[in-house]
Amino acid sequence: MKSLEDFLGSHMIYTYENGWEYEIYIKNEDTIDYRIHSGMVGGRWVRDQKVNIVKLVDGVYKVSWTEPTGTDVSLNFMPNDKRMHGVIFFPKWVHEHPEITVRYQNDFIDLMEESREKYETYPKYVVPEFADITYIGNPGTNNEKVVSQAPYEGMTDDIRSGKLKFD
Ligand code: FER
Repeated sequence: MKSLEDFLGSHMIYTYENGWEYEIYIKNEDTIDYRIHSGMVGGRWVRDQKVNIVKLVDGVYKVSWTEPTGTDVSLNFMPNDKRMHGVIFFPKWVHEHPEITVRYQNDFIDLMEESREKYETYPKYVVPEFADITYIGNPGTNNEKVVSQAPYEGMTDDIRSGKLKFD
């Protein structure tokens, strides 16, 4: 991987050093879909999140966005080294009531926006972690099949083994 074009359409699974397992699909130049397989908000999944994506240098990419929950995320991917580094900035309320965010967010945008007003934002809970990338595929851009069902136990193994396909 070298150019920004090379990165678009990538589908990756990675495990943070704190054990949290995440999956991201770089849908196009300003959109991602993702599933969270384990950790504080394991079970959460989201489609069509608008993000900023840039190439920092050849083969190194940064993806940044703010969620309807108020959570801010900035991720640096180094796919050629199978490594990434992410920083997640959780509002206080997501740390205290993670279960509210654990769902298919697209059907609950109002609940996220109500919760971020109802509960406390500060102090934020900051999680900076490196991760090992355990899967990289490229099912092409704007592929609606990649993230089209809820995460389940064993799903990431099914993706890595080729049991789950997206074409
Ligand atoms: C990630 C870290 C955090 C990620 C998504 C999030 C897709 C989102 C967190 C949240 O909304 O609570 O690596 O990748």
